[in-house]
Amino acid sequence: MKKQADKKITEETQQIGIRELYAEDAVAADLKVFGRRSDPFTRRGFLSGLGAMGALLGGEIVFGRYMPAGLIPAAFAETTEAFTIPGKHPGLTILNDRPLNAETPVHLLDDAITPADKLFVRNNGIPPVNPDPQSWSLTIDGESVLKSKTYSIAELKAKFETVSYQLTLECGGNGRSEFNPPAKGNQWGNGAVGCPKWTGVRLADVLNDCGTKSDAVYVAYHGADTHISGAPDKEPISRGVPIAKALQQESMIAWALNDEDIPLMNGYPLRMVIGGWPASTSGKWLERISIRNKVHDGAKMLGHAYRVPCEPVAPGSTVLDEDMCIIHQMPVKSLVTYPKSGLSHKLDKPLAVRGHAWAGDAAIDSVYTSIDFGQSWQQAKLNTAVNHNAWQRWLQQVSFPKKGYYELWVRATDTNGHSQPMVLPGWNPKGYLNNACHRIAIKVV
Ligand SMILES: Nc1nc2c(c(=O)[nH]1)N[C@H]1C(S)=C(S)[C@@H](COP(=O)(O)O)O[C@H]1N2
Ligand SMILES: [Mo]
Repeated sequence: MKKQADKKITEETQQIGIRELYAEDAVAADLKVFGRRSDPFTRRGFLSGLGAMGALLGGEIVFGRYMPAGLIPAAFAETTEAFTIPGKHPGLTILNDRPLNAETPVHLLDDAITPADKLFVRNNGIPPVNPDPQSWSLTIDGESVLKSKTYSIAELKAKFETVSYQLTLECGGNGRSEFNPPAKGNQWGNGAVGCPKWTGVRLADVLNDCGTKSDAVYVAYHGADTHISGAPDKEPISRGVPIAKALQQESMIAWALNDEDIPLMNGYPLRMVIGGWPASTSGKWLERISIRNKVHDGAKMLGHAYRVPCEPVAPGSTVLDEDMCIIHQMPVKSLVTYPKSGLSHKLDKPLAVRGHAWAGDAAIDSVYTSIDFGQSWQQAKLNTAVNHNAWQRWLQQVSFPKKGYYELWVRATDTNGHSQPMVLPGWNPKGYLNNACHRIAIKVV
């Protein structure tokens, strides 16, 4: 099955489906999937992996300790379909299942407000199993906090003003698969992005309630997810933003997505939401926020993670750590979300096409489309954003001169005058920030 073959396990086994992987050598597959060698007859020794598998299956694997190594859970094995993620649209493309990474095919991103089931999932570790919102707590600490405090979710709701914003989340690696030479990591197409409505409190209100010292530089998150290796002392990811971005009124601590609980895989019951910046700054399963007196040095802040060469480099170059800079806001980008690539359209009438455009902390100034490979461009209608850091809808009526194959290209320019490159932007070792023009195929008949 095509879908099955699309489903990939780990970064090392990007090209292989779960059943193919297990068919080859079940014990070796366990090693790849769970990151440690299993006893050939029992799964003893990697119970953390079982917890993760249970989370995917939607419940604990009760007799997991007896489960033979190399056995694919029947819930996955008995269906010829790729498995789906609880609460997620079955059309999502699963890039990796441990940790779980799934993107939204671009044509499923057509809604103005991304529905919960269509928001991509990017996990670096193993999510908490059955987190309890009643007993959940959030602690604010760090070198630069005046008074460290801990809040329950009920206290956050009672104490601070509730706000809602539509905020664009885009993984820094969105579009990575187009880079050449290829960059390691999840081979995202263009669907690691979404713009749902978030409800919660302002991060600034909570930070101000504790008080920040004048030397505060960075605001970092710590989540309840655990490291893929099972090591209890290792965090899968702990990132953050400079204090100024954290204090912006739209930066949030959220408990709801589109007026409902946040889906487990998107950070239930509490997460940070930082619009317009790499989504890796929006900590899921949020338990602790540290106000730091220096640039945060948590997991995936250093080395090549979420950093790009400070100066452009030739494709394939080796770049020293000291020449890498942390990604701040995401670059200007746009998508065609209707129609789906490959549509057959009748020549006799114009085609109504549409999509979204967004640009980090800037707004979109204009959107143009082309059906002649960039020879000429027509300006599209552009809606204003509902709030800062939300994407903007663009719409266009396209007429075709004759029957045949076309590509529709879209290109946005932001209010700082930056526009999208038509081909790939600056190569970087980890394949971040690909904002090349999105293109779809249209057959006119
Ligand atoms: N605790 C925690 N927060 C996290 C992550 C994670 O693995 N653990 N992944 C980050 C990354 S890299 C991205 S792109 C976004 C993805 O958010 P989503 O899964 O809700 O789409 O969450 C970020 N926050
Ligand atoms: Mo990400």
